[in-house]
Amino acid sequence: MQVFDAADIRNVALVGHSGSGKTQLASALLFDTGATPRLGKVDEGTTVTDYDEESIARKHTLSSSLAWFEYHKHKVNLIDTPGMGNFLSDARAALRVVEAAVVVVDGVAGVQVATEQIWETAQQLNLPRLVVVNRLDRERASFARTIESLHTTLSRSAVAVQWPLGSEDDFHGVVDLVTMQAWTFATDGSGTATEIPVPADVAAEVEAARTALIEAVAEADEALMERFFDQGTLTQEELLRGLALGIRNSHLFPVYCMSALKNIGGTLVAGAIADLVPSPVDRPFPGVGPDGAPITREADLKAPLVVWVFKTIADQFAGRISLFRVISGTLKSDSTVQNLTRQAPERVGHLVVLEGKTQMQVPEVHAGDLAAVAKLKDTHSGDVLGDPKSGFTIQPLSFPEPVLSYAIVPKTRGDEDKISTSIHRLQDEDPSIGYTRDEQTHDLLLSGQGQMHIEVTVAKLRRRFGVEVELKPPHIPYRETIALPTEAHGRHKKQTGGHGQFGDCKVRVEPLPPGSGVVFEDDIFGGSIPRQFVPAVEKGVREACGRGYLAGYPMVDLKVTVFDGSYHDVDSNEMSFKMAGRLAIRDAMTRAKPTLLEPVMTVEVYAPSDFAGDLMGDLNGRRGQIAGMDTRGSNTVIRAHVPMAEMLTYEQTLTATTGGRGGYHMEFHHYAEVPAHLHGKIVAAAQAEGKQVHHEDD
Ligand SMILES: Nc1nc2c(ncn2[C@@H]2O[C@H](COP(=O)(O)OP(=O)(O)OP(=O)(O)O)[C@@H](O)[C@H]2O)c(=O)[nH]1
Ligand SMILES: [Mg+2]
Repeated sequence: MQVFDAADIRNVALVGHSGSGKTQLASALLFDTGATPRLGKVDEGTTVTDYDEESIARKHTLSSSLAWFEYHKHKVNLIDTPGMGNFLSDARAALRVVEAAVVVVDGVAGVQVATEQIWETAQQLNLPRLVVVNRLDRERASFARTIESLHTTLSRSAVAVQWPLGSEDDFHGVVDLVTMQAWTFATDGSGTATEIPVPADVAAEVEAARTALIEAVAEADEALMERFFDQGTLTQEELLRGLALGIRNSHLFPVYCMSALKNIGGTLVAGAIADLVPSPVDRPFPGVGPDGAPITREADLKAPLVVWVFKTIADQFAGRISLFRVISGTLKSDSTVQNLTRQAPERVGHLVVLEGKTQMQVPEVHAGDLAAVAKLKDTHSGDVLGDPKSGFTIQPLSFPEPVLSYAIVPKTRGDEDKISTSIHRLQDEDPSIGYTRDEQTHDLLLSGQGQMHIEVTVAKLRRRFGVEVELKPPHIPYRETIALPTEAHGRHKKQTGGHGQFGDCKVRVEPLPPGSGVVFEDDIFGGSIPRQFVPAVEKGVREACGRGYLAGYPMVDLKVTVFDGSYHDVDSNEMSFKMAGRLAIRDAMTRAKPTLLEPVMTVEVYAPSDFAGDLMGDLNGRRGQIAGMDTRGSNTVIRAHVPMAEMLTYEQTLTATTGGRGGYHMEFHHYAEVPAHLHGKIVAAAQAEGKQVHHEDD
């Protein structure tokens, strides 16, 4: 297997909304360039990049995967990424190791919500972007309308560089607006293209599209603008040069036509990636210098080694597989390098390049290339390996906080240890999974980005590690707080026989603004409680707050000030003051008007405008408050604040209402008081879970 140098490498990530056809496009590109002998199909479970059993079963990419092809003498590394909202963090990570994004857009639906979100990330990284309008063979597909949708939702600088021949079922070829060559593609899926003259019936629209392209290219560069004014047009050579420059500077986003399923347009897209995407040499890698200032590093294979692990796969057989990019220097097989993030040496075994799950060994990997290695001992996603003298580190990967928790129960007794080791292995692959134990109910809580994320995690546990768990209804992280300030007294006294116990404290309890947590203050003067016992009071207070009062949920946003108390020379000890602290809180709660808080999410719903009315009605029914509404092309975006408890079944409703054409995204926003009429239900559920609950008459 040949080793490539940076100038001959192109790294791209396929990104875009779920179902736009990224995986199918990867499959077409790999087949058209000879990397694979047949055209794999998502619907048959035969693509290179959806190799994981779970992805095949669901027909969705759930985790980024890597493949490569060689075209026009360049090695193209492709990262196929998930488009589903619950899994977007992987796509975001992928964008950090490539020189360009290939943004795939459905020619029927136009730009959809995940595409907008991921475009935003690419924008922040100032990443070059090629846009592929896919599924043009579908009924109601329209290239012109999709270009409009690109303009209104993503950027005015998206510009067609191709024009389709035929539409919907009759889509059969494309015109290259730069060279003015027209191609028809074989109908047998072989991807074979035949050059034809530009058909007369499209000549006018092609001419108009070419003029728009020339103007866009001229506008993106001053020198070309002058040429354009002088000549009234640009030569083909100028057009090509200007286009390449505009792409590199992220001033222009060329748009291509495709049917990945029928394999129409594949070689042209492959050619565009190989020819127009900047190489690692053209885009020094951004990082952080020793003084914390942003710096970049050239893809120089002779420079000190810097390797960045951007993704980990938890393989049931091979163990941990780390996907990395060599930023600078050369990484050799069978070597020892330093993990600079964890300050520990790491033994590197066989280096491999990946074609989906297929591994091919390479002796070394040069700066600018993407590859993988199995069985690193203690290296995780986001770690930097290499030469300690390199003076270069990389901003850590960021993963979203979990938004939803479910309690899980092992189907087989005694499987708990296995569950936790297996989940820890999955966390390696997907750091956005959370795993904790509820201190009160002792439930094991699995948390993630949404119901789908949790279900996929549970399915992976079963398939990969043979661990069967049952999901209990989701767990809403309610909190408790108080509405009124009060003073309270806690006295713990046992003085029967022998050594007694005595602790006594008085506290002031008052509400604090949201987000304050529990604040404890010591306001004891004159030694009414000896110094050494104050921490014990605090411990008792915090324990009591942690256990809640109304429904056993932790109390937040209150301040507890201990201001008085008394002690006994012999019988006072830490234990007694801790008890006194607890009792003081319980006493306070009888007057402080405790209330329940629930998490409220910011929800963004995105669907064709026809459904806006129904969707708003539904959100209102979920106690939602509509915060805003926007129209983007033929879609409406609704923003609302909705209690998490009401969103648990949203995925199904949205799919049913919109026939699968809507999408949504939510994240935690704030805690708000639970309406009184819902208290009873929450308290009863908490009791059923085994939490300690105080009744009104306590
Ligand atoms: N008609 C038609 N169907 C396509 C085309 N490309 C993909 N599909 C189908 O669309 C569905 C989704 O394709 P995928 O490639 O899995 O989409 P994706 O973008 O990878 O989706 P996620 O992995 O969920 O992000 C599959 O059923 C494909 O067969 C196309 O060009 N034409
Ligand atoms: Mg996919």
